[in-house]
Amino acid sequence: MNINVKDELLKRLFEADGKPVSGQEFADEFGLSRTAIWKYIKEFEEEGYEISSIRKKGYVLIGSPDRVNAANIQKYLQTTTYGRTIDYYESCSSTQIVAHDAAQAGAPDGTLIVSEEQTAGKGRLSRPWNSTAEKGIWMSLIVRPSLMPQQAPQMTLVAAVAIVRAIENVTGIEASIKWPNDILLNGRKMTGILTELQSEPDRVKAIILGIGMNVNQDEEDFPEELKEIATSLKIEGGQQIDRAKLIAEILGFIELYTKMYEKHGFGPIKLLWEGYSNTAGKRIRAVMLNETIEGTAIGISEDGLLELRLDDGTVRGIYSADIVIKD
Ligand code: BT5
Repeated sequence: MNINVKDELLKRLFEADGKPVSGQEFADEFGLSRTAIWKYIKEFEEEGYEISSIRKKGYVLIGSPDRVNAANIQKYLQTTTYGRTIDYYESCSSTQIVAHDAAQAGAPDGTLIVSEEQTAGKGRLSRPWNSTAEKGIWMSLIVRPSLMPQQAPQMTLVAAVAIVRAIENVTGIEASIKWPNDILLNGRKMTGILTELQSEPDRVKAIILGIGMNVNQDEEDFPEELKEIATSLKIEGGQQIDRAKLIAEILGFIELYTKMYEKHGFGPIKLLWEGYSNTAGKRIRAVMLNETIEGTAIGISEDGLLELRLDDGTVRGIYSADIVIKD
């Protein structure tokens, strides 16, 4: 109960948009004392909110901390569904694991699980994902599109295009996509996407889109083994980025492109994707679980497979691999 009143007070302060919120009226509405309201205000200040108190008028929210909580994201959000339900953590093991449980329990389409820090963030094949506290975007979006299970892997490409567009809008930085799930800046990994599926034989129940994005890290924030291969938006652009705003923008583009994919199939997404990809035309090595092959990347197929022309002229479609770009 207490938690809800506190959330409601914060929401009112945000919605007042710089105008005072009367502590007395709020206290009366919820049957609380004015001292209880004052205590909440002190707690907000301890959490980093800047609040000024105007005599006889109430409390005005002046500044909010750099947090990716629901209030901060939703003030920028322009979607219909995605991100309208947000489950926020200061720390969790992996937003992907939390999202799987939430999806099983019936969380609605577009529910976002987001955390300031992950203690067991994971990539594909359970590789560890470094998730420094408060510097990046560590989130999992639960979507329930009307797609067949075999159309689910392409959602990685849908998300990749959405992320690149969002980064461009918020920061002006142009990133590129490396098939299937990396977003790069200057050849270094800035974002990884992990798409997982809950499905029935002929119907997607939920797709869990895990997105890990390095935003405000400096070089020294990365562990030794990632220093050469990882980068952040701040390292490349020199500026601190409002993560909540970037999340809202990403959700907007994912919603737009998911609808496009549901309605018009993969064709339009493929075109957008090819415009941002750094893979087509390159000589690459594809490392798969049980074989490694080399060839020239032609592009992606209508099913989202990477098409590779081998040296003997044959063309292979690849479902999933780690790609090394050789030139
Ligand atoms: C990925 O896997 O790129 C998918 C990463 C998805 C992470 C998100 S965060 C929110 C959600 N919750 C989770 O637990 N996961 C998702 P993969 O292609 O397998 O790449 C993993 C490799 O990237 C590792 O083996 C490292 O070499 C490298 N790596 C780890 N942390 C990194 C980081 N922060 N930035 C860049 N590279 C990193």
